[in-house]
Amino acid sequence: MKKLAMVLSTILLIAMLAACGNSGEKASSNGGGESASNGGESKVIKAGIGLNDQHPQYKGLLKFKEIVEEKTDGAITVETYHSGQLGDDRSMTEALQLGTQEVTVPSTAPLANFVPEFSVFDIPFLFPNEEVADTVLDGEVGQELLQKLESQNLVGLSYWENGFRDLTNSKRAVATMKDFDGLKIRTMENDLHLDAFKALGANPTPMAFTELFTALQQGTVDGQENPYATIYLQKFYEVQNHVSNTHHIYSPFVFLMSKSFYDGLTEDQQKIMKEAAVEAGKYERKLNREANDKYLQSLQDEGMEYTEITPEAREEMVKAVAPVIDEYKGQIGEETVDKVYKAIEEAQK
Ligand code: TK8
Repeated sequence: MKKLAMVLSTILLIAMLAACGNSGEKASSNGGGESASNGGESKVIKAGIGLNDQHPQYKGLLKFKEIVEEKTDGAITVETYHSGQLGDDRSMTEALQLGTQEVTVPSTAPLANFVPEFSVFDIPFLFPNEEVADTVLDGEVGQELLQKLESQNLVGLSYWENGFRDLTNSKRAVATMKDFDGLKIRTMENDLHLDAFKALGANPTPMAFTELFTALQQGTVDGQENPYATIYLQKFYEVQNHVSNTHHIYSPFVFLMSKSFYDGLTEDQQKIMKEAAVEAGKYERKLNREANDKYLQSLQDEGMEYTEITPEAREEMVKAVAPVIDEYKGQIGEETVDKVYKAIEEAQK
């Protein structure tokens, strides 16, 4: 009798263990069956940017944090860093490739060092306004370019807005092309920017954003170019006397995630990342536009002299950079450039 009882309890134990094993498989067979909040161990996202905590870009990062932590019931938490605390655009992008950081939001210009096609968005005078930029970036060609990041162990989840770039300097008022002559202008680390400013007659120097304020303060460079919101919120008015409405490039940001981190998430969690990056991006674009509209006046209130670029001068600038654009079409890829120009045309119909 004792032996029979032993055998029966062993069979019962094996049956119970098998039943537990099956329910695990069932969970994994229907897409993990794990909700975002029970995707296994809790995870931490380190998210860093170069601009300071007053900038709409940081407000956008806080919105991303809020959405992710709410939708995953805290299973994923987001640590936010600003002002280059984790490095500059290029070094933070490299950190994502290495898996030592999970999120950063660089401008497309430095990102072109990882995927050259992104230089298409740094073609001078490409986008006529923000609305067309949104349509093109959020549309087919913009999304196709994000896909190319995967080969660099990066996931591009959405576009945010840096904005139309305007020139500041400490030497002189810039109203026409000849006013550019010899100005030592800091550019982002992107050869197209460098060659475009050479074509305008300036003497450009590529430099990480984290070094820019000191370089302006010490006179290493005479000027720089960024949207009004960045010029004001980074207090460039303390080290620059002149601002001109060159509006020479519309600069997008790309919300990047480390692919090795992203691939380790459940399907539900990946969906939440995408939704949060898109929703936070729309929020950031709105804040950024409001900021750029009001901060030109604030720069003048802080003592900067504002100079309008004459229509003739703008035409001269467009003509001067045309050969640079032709030269870079080959490097960026004729197909990509043509697709973007076609999408811009479509967006204005
Ligand atoms: C901030 C940069 C900045 C960009 C630049 O990390 O480098 O001038 O416009 O916004 O991405």
